[in-house]
Amino acid sequence: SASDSQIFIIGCGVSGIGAAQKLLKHGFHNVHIIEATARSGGRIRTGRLGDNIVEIGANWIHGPSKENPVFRLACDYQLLDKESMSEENQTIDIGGHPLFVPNWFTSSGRKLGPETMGPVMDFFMKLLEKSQQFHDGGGEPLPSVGEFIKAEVERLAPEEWKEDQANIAIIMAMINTLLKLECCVSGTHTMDDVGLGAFGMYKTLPGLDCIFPGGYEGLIDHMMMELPKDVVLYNKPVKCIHWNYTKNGPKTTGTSFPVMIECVNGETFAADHVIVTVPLGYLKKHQSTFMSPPLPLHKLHSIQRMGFGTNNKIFLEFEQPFWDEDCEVIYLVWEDETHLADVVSDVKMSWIRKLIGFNVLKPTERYGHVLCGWIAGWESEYMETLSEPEVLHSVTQLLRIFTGNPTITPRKLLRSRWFHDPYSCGSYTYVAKGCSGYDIDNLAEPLPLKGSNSKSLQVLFAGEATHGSFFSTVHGALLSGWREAERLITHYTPASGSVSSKL
Ligand code: 6YU
Repeated sequence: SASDSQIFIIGCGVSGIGAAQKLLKHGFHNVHIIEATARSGGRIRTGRLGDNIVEIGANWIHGPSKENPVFRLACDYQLLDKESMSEENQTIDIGGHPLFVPNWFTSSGRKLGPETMGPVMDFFMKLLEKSQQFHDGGGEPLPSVGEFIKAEVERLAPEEWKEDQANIAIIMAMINTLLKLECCVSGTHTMDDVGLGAFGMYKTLPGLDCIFPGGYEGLIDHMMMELPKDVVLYNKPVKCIHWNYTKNGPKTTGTSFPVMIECVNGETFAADHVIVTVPLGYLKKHQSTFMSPPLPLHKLHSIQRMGFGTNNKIFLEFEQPFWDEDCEVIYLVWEDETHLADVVSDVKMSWIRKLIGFNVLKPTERYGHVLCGWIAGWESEYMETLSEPEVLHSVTQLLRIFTGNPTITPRKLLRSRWFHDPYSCGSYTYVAKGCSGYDIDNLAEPLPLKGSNSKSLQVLFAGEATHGSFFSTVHGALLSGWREAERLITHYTPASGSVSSKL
């Protein structure tokens, strides 16, 4: 029966916690989460830079409005400030690209004015919107978003800036910064890897993106408080999930368990159902050893085809700001990048060129003068291999060039290293060139497949990567955990409609 079945959830990120919460609420009591590390939260991770709270992982609630379950939870737990919860904030629809007040600095130490940057940003936003329109229609003119944007820029820019030929070089360089920024948004090495046909699959919700003033991890802490203390088994990386397994000892009821979970430390756990929530990057890296028997080929191929890249942050603290008081985001423009290319030619020498700029952490009264830099791709993965002083040196040189101020010196630095995190292996999912919604369906499909004679729903799959329209987000992850919990709940609900008395 449902309440007796042994359920293990692999991974204590928001999707795993969400799944556990729903199952326990529904009356399942043999529910455990096995987590590789010593903490809950996974890619939600709040850290410290001096006295300041900084987000190493997820930053915003994307689209904070009633339909967003993360927003609803955050409101229930009273984790947001008044403004974020206001009706007005919830109705603002920015289509996923918040309109921060920008400052633009160039590699010759110039600051660009709104008359140059405004039209360039509008032009680029229109191209992004266009890129989203091929979803489901088929017949996309080019395989990737990067190739499409580059072709459109070549086609449309001469006409758009016919009257402004003198500035065309700097305009192209600005567009190049925006293209690199999209690599951060999508979490990819290059926009040439992001599929054009599927770009519109990602859905945005209304609401002006907001933060957790006390840290994103507050959400995790509150969700954890609703779970019994001993639900999570920490510091137990799972090595292999043996499904269709026949050697587990007899259960008290007389039947045996179909799944055996083997941990790196040799411990084993017998289960009726396992919900796997490990990141797609982890599955890619360990695909040949993580499941036994191995995953069915179509599932394996989708894991290989789907995109999972790196987006990292570099936090810097300053004595004094070098940006305008109202500035919310700083963009860096390399004046020599007049030919659109979102990858650097020599990663070791020029990785820093991939750093597109910084968010200014607000309010200043809370943070002082702290910037959050963004860098994606292989350049970002290379940055992870450098020591903190090496990164600080490169960033300091960069800022001196772009501000024209040879004395600027950040006083503290903190950077994320998501690619080298052994249990993330990158940042988040994107739909790669050649992928479609079917690949996400394949990722989410439970094992064994329908039609097999063995016990059903042995292994289920949740996590950010398995959500068809909100992949790469916290709300997508949470919804995927709930979805797999529901799948089990439905499985144990008699078809007649009345819920088993044991529940
Ligand atoms: C969001 C945002 N945000 C920035 C950065 C990152 C991410 N996201 P988890 O990994 O959390 O949990 C798995 C657990 O499994 C973990 O604890 C592991 O330790 C454990 N595990 C692994 N292997 C194991 C093993 N073998 N045994 C046992 N345990 C094991 N999302 O909503 N707002 O601002 C950002 C951002 C730097 C890294 C983000 C953001 C993504 C979320 O963090 C992420 O989806 C969820 O936390 C994942 O939860 P989970 O439970 O699935 O996995 C137009 C268009 C384009 C399309 N894309 C645009 C979207 C923009 C997305 N932007 C994100 C941006 C930022 C800045």
